[in-house]
Amino acid sequence: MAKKTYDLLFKLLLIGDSGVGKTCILFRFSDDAFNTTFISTIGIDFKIKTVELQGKKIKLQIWDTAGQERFHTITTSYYRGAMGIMLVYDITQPKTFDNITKWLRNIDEHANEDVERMLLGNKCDMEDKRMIPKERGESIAREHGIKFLETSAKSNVNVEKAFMTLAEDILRKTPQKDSNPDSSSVSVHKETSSRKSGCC
Ligand SMILES: Nc1nc2c(ncn2[C@@H]2O[C@H](COP(=O)(O)OP(=O)(O)OP(=O)(O)O)[C@@H](O)[C@H]2O)c(=O)[nH]1
Ligand SMILES: *[C@@H]1O[C@H](CO)[C@@H](O)[C@H](O)[C@H]1NC(C)=O
Ligand SMILES: [Mg+2]
Repeated sequence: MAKKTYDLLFKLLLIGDSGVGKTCILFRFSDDAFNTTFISTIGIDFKIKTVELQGKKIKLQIWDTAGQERFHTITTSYYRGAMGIMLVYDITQPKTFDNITKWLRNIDEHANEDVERMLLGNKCDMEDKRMIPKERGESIAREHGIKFLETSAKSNVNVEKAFMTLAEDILRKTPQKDSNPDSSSVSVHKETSSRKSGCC
């Protein structure tokens, strides 16, 4: 019998204003690389990375959305399938931090109620250009009861930790196999088939 290469599938989503570094964070996590050229995401894209947590192989399917307003309709259509959402702002661009409340509202409107959320203040390598103190990120995260990290895709700070933490939080509330006698083989989370509407 063919063996599954993973035990669980987690669908994650990256959201936030254009230019905050969503694609770079994902590229750092998936390929351990960084590119300074800004190629704004068109619509939606995804990458896959399998990680191991508590002895379980977890396939992370990570959707990278375009931050530009003109893609709002297509990107929000992906919220529903997400089990975890990373909200990203740029610590050097106050507008992107102000807009976090807007992105949180989008989650309320379009995502599942039990979705795990996490806030990232990206580009923390640019200390000289910092406009948003770390405390402001911590404070808004606390207000909304979500976790917070400052990251740098460029210097590889907290990127792996962010995804692993989000995955752990999802795993914690995932019913385990033995507690559900009906699922004999592999417990795959609510599979939806929405891959076809990708961009390229
Ligand atoms: N210094 C620094 N620059 C970064 C970092 N992350 C991303 N950048 C730069 O910021 C720009 C935008 O990064 P992207 O990852 O393409 O931004 P995005 O959020 O995906 O933007 P959209 O796809 O338009 O929504 C690029 O020029 C990156 O090189 C970081 O951690 N530090
Ligand atoms: C913040 O959100 C508004 C409304 O969607 C958008 O027009 C604006 O461009 C966003 N700000 C940044 C810095 O992207
Ligand atoms: Mg992008």
